[in-house]
Formats: sequence, C-alpha cells, structure tokens
Amino acid sequence: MPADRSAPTWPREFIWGVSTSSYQIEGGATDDGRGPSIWDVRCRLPGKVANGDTGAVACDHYHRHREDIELMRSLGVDAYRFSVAWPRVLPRGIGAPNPAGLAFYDRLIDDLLAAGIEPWLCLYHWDLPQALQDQGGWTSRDSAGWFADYAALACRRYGDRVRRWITFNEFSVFTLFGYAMDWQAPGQVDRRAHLQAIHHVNLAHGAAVDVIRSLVPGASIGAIHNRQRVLPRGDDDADRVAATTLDAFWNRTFPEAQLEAAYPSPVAEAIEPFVRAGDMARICRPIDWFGLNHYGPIFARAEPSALWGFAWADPPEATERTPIGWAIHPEMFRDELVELSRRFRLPVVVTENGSGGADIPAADGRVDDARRVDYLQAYTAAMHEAIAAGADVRGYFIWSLLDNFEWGAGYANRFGLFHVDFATLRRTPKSSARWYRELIAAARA
Ligand code: IFM
Repeated sequence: MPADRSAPTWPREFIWGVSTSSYQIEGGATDDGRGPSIWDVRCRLPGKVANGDTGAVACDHYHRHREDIELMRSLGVDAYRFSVAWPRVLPRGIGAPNPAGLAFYDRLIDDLLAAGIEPWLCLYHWDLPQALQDQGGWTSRDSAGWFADYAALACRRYGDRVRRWITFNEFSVFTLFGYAMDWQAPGQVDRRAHLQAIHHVNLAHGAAVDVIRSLVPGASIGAIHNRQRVLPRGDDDADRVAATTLDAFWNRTFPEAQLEAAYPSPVAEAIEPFVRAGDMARICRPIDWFGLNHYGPIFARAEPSALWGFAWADPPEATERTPIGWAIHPEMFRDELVELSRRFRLPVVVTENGSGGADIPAADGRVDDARRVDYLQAYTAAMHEAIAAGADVRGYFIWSLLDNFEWGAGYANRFGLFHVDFATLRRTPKSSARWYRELIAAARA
C-alpha cells in the first residue's frame, strides 16, 4: 500500500534520533589522559586524510557537550547515538582505566537523561587504542578478550543509566577499508590480516554481547551493519562477479556470522584457517535489534590487481546523486528494510541515514541544504512505505547531528543537521534541522 506522503502517521513508539561518533566530534585528543587511537596516528601520515585534517579538535564536543545536547533538544529527538572512545577510558586499551575519561561519559549520559534524551551507547566506532594496534590490533585473537574487558568496564560504569547498547558500528567498513584497501586506519592491504580482523571482530562482538547481557539487566543490545545493494558497474560477467564478492564482504559476512552462524562464500573458504571449533557459536549470540546504516547503492567493477579482485566504482553518470556523489535510491532503502525485517526476524533500527555536501553558508549566515532536505524527505517516505508493507522498523537516526571529521575526506564532506564553522566552532542550524524538527513534531501530533 503506498504511503500517504502528505500526512504520514508513524507508529506511536517510533524513536527519532541523531547519531555521531567519538573521534569524529569529540576533539580533546590529548586532554585529561586520553591515549592515542589508530586514527590519531593515521591523521599524521602524509596524504591519508584530505587537507591534512585531524580529529584533534573536531567539533570540540568534549568541552561543548551541553551545547550539543541543547541542539538535540531543539530538534525534539528521543534518542542520541554516540560512541565511547576506547582510548579515552582505557588509554592503553587494557589495564588501568582513566578516571577523567570515564567521568566525561558520566556527564554526557547524565545531561542527556536530564534533557529527556535516551543515550544509545556504541562501544566501537573505529578508534582502536594505538597501544593495542601495536600488539596486533584486530589481527590478534586476543582482541576479543580486550574488547570484552573494555565492554565490562563500560557496563559496570554506565549500565545503571544506559539501557541501549551497541557493540560495533559498521563492521564491514572498518575491516574492508582498514585491512584491504588502505582507505582507513590501520591502513593495511593484506588478505590474512583482513580475514583475521573479520573473524576476531566477530568474536569480540559475541563476547561483548555476553558481557552486556550478564552485567546490564534489561539491556537492549544491537549491532550496527551497513547494508546497501551492490551493483555491477558494467554489464559483463567480470563486474557481476566483482559485485557478488563485494556484496559478500560488505553486506553478508558480519550479519550472517552473527545471526546465522555461517560465513558466506567466498569468505567462508578463505577464513576457514582462522576459525576454531566453537567459534561460530561464540559469535552467534542473541541480540535484540538490528541496526541498519544505509545511504544508497554502491558499485563494483572487476580489478584483477586488487586484493579481492574488485574495486569501488563511481555510480553511472545518469544516477541521481548527493552533492558528494553518492547514489540516491529511496526505493532500494524501502526494499532493504522489508527484506531485512523478514530475513533476520529482528526489529530494525535505522541507525544512520543522511547526505553529504559542502554546505557553504550564504552571506547572511544561513545554510540552506535543500538537497539534503529532499534526500531525507524521500528516504523517510520510503521508510514509511516499508513499515506499511510490514517491515518492523522501530527507529530512525540521522547521520549526523553536526558536521564532523569525515575520516579520509577530513572536514570537506559535511553531513550535519547543524553547520559547524571549524575556525570558530560555532554551530548553525541548517534547513534540514528545521525540517527534522517539524517532521518529529508532526509524527508526534
Ligand atoms: O561518517 C560516517 C560514519 O562514521 C559511518 N557511516 C557513514 C558516515 C558517512 O560517511
């Protein structure tokens, strides 16, 4: 049944939120005993991040979280998804915790609750402590235990106030880009390292689920996967094979291991030497909801010299795109929600959706991001259609609250509902912030 786009009604308990991550907004990179992460190190390597940008200051959220909570209040959101910076609370990744780092998240959580905004805490959004990288990082099987101990610390400290727990954000992105493509930290290109990282991250996820379950009574646990259709760039068999391989790494390897205890081909064959008896049962632990990050379809082409025989491809010329060139396809989002809901039989929460652009303020200071508003309107309408078609979608979080450090693109790609002037750190609502506030108000009315 097509949705009535003029006056959509949303489920009563539907959760509206915004998302961010620690390294992308916090700054304060050396403040109060925080240890270095793999991203602090990568940002210092020439040519790895556009303009030589770093997350050292970012949005300075570490010192301005109250102001940012006020921004959330102005939107009227129910929930805020953030990540804890592992090296802020455990500067060496293991061992002695950092009291000042732990206290920062106490303040954040307490202030969110006081503002009537539910904290959704993600344990890992890519800022591995460098001290653990020096011991092999995710290529070491010990990483599952390191992560479980870190999860236990967070649960004991915040479990009295936080009910929503997320183990990892976008497993496939940081493992593929970090171990097979050198697009992200730690910047390896190595099959063995990639496969080990995949398997150990999966083991770490399973171990953390058990830890959260045992330490936080009533916890609602999710894991966040990015899933989006992978399309062959060309109309030939080689590109079709490339798309199937990328699909296995991008969309299937993590959810299928975690929810069905099996790796898809061709990952299954390649990863077998690293899988020990009992591992798949350790990985496949019951969770409460599926976190979906979705932007638009992606494209693959055959590239025999690449690690797995595929390369990333730009969308064809005729494709409708965001200002940073990502394909726009709300119907595929709708279909993904419907399929996902059927396939894994878990409630789905859209934990990221949004659109990137340059967002240059006009002479009067206003930022009219009309193309982002169009994108968000189309995608939320598609989500509404998915719900009408039976998809069990419980919430929607926009990426992102603020313009922030967009990894290898530095500060050039902006995703925020609020513009950040990185010279003055001044926040300014964009048209999309007003649009989201109105959507939330109308959804509640
Ligand atoms: O900024 C990222 C985020 O860290 C993970 N998901 C995609 C966003 C936009 O690229």
